[in-house]
Amino acid sequence: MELGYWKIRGRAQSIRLLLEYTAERYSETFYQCGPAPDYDKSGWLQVKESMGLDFPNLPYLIHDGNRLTQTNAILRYIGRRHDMVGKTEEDHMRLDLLDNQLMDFRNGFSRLCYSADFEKLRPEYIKTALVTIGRFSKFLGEKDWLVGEKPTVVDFLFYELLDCHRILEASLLKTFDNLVRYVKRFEDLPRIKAYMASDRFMRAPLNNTIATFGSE
Ligand SMILES: N[C@@H](CCC(=O)N[C@@H](CS)C(=O)NCC(=O)O)C(=O)O
Repeated sequence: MELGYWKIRGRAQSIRLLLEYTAERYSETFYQCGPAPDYDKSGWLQVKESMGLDFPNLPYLIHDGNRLTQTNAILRYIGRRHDMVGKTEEDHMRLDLLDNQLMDFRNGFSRLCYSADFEKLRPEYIKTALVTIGRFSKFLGEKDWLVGEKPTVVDFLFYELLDCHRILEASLLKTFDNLVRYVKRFEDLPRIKAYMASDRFMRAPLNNTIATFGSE
């Protein structure tokens, strides 16, 4: 499989974690966004329209003649190969609900990070995020994983967002004991642990050079 994305964690990090967890063989194509003031994206823009993608975007995944974009579609594609997309109608409802909910959560986080008014917006964002994370904490309850008995694709989105929010404001996670345990449980998965200890793992930056927060 070939995964294409900016050389940042961003939306691709959940996909990288899933590829590692499922032990898929993959390679990465990294695109670079240049420094201020131009934030040159030509490395990507030069190839964007000629890659055979129906809806050209980053991240993309190319495998066996399949060319996919959209983070959630890519996660589902990999997840289906490893029985990580639920079994029952109840599971599917929860997965659909969660990946959309997590997309809203990610979009809000990105809007904050990329805003020139980051410092002004931060306090209000933290308050809202506390409510959002509280809802996820309640949804998880005493379960080990969001849906079913073992990790599914939504756990990879959720873990990454929790880690990003812990970096933004440590108290956001510490407030919720079950989420602190959840993050530890995820990081203790043997393949995840090995990946995080390897030189393949990207700890930073979270965001592109143009962002106010997380670009270092
Ligand atoms: N809904 C899409 C959003 C993708 C997106 O916004 N990609 C950004 C980086 S996070 C980008 O730079 N895309 C390249 C482009 O628009 O040409 C997804 O989840 O994959």
